[in-house]
Amino acid sequence: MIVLLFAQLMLGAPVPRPAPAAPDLRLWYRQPAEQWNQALPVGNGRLGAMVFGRTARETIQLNEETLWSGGPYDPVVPGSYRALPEIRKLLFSGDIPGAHDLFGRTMMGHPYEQMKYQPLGNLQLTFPGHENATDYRRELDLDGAVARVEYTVDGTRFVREIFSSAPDQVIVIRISANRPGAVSFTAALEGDRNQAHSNYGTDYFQMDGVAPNTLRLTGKSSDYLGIEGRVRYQADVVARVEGGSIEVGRRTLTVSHADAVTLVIAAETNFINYRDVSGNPAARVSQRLERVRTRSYTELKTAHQAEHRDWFRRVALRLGAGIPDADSLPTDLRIKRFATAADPGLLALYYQFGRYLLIGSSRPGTEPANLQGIWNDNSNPWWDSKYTVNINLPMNYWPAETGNLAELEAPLEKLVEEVAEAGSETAREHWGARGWVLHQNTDLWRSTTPMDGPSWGAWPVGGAWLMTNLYEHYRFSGKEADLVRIYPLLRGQARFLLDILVVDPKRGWLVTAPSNSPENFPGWPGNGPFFDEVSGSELEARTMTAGPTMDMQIIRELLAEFIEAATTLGRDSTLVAEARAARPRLAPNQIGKHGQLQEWLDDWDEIEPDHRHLSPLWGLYPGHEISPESSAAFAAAAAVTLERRGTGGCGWSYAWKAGLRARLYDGTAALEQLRALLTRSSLPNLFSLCGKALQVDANLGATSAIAEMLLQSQEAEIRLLPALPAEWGSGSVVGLRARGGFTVDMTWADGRLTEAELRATQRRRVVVQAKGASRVSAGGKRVAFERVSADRIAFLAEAGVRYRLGFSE
Ligand code: FUC
Repeated sequence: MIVLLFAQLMLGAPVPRPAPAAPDLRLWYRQPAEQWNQALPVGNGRLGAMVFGRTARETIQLNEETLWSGGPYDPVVPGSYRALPEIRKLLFSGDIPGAHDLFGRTMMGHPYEQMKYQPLGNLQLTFPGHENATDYRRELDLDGAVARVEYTVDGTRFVREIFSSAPDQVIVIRISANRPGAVSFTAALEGDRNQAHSNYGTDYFQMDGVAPNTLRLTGKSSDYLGIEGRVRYQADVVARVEGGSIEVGRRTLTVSHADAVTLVIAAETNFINYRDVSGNPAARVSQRLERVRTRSYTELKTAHQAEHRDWFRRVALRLGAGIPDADSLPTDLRIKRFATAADPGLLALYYQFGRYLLIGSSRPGTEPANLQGIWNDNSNPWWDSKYTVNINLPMNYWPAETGNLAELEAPLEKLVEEVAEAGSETAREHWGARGWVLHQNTDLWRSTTPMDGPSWGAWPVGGAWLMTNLYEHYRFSGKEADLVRIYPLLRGQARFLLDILVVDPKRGWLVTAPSNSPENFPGWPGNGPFFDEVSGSELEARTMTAGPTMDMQIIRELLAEFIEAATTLGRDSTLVAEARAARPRLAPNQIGKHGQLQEWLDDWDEIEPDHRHLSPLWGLYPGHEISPESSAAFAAAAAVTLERRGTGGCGWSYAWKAGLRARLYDGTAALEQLRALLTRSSLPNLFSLCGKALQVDANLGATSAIAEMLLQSQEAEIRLLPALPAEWGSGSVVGLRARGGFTVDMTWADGRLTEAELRATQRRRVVVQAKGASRVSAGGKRVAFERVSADRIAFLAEAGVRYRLGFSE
């Protein structure tokens, strides 16, 4: 197949799509989900559903991504920057408790916390007599983006299919049977109300049956923290019945003896943007339904699958020879077996599940993927299911570029534009600075002030981290238009950082103050449990510090990007000069007494040596400033830090460690991290866990780490198979992307490349590191190349040309 593929590519034929829907792209189970954490997700970026797959009483839990508590609000506390000089004085004099408390009293936003992402409701389907089903199977087809349930009752085979369509913006459910007149059920669309806060009595909903064939849910979001709940929503379920009859009651819908039924769900809110909730949900719902009114189930499904596959089929991955019967084992059992058996195919499935989740939770025009993507059944979700910036949100977007889904980053760029707008007031009032700031979290309403408490909120580089994500988008595309678009945001971030950097009086370096090395506790003498005024809770220790290593790495990278961008575009020479002068004065990376990469300015031990955050390693990954080639000593120190941190943490920590190991070219250690993630911090539906909470970050972070094991392109060269573990000895990948506008296909056997192809979108010299590379050709003709080192070659790539690399033993 791969040979055929290359033959076609060489002849200039259209790129063939990789083989469709092989069984290895399905998650499947022999039993229904007992709880939400086992249900299967479908999503179109905006509308999500979790499918339990029960036979007699099916639950399909629904989400619409703009249903949040509260409404537009401004948490800025004017003039709070006035406390900064005193906070800094306390901090630099060593009175960290004093600095922490003063920050808590003066610099926090009001309210201190942010709004919550809310569930929409549950579609309950009751099938009388379906209690005792046999030959049960439920599955999620990642390639087709359809969840399917099938079983037999009294000799009749029942099938349900569900998908969330992006082209039509509706969720569609098909219920059918292999015997005419066999489909009978009752449906109810139940709203969700926050039980814990029901005493507020501010969220409400109404459930109505609307003749001749509709169930309707209308409601309003809850007030929260004194912010009025201003999201209004409507969801309609329309039943199209083939044969049989339908009866709509006060709030249920009963279908009797139909041949098949299609349920079409439209759900909308009044949300227009973070400052505007003047939309009309009822009008939006009826527009959506009107557009699909005459389209058959097959037409809706065909359009949905074509759109999904346009994204999904850009990458095809096969890893290792694998276990011959792997696909015949249900996914939950396969995960269990993975602890002790090599099953590379399961990681290929996991890789594609990550891409599936990103496609399902982030599309141009939607909100970005939040902590849970768009899938949340809890009105008091863990960490509010919002956008946590000190690892989780950036990690969600790590796989987008390598995984050939770059356009799906558009919602992140939009979020950054909006927090830059909201965050300029925060920069001015909370930091006395120009430009814009985002702290550790944000929500639908783009709150940008310090939140939760000084331990978390006192961290001014959230915006800078997200900017580095956007800059990667430009590095991968290589298109100046991408740079021009983000330039004002980048400039605003450089302006802010240059305004807030101060001189550390002890060492003379430029540092951030106050800040923290995300959420880790430095072991300075006396740091330990204390009662925090702001969060009103006993905390393990204080985090506040000046100039943590990660801040400095992020700022060095951001200023370098700003200088490069401004120079490329010929703009802002004064600010460039300022950035150039400041950059070398930033506190440098330091190696501590254990040989580790030091986390803070002082060589303090961590109170929790195995803390989940890997902050001081940011410069290795996702950053670019540390590598075994460019800075061997720091890379070795990073490896010491990784050893000291251990394998565990919570889901995303495993994924980050896998990526870090890949950047150190240690495929074996990276694979061990992935094995630990799958067997110790994942659910049977392959979602990753953070503590007890389902979070998508580790799914997406591991997807990115798998790509880093196969292909890297930082430091101006493309590395093929830089961290391939022995277990993945043979395999192939089609469609991974590398910086500079390249797409890469590779085939390998016994750990050695046998074929590779690079497709260029721009004219540029490319350096490729690949063992044994001995030939380059294009269109059957040899291409001249230069041997840069034993395993590096370089050649001039022309836009639109496919280059085939040959390898010798
Ligand atoms: C950060 C992490 C937690 C969790 C939360 C959403 O605060 O330290 O582990 O992922 O974000």
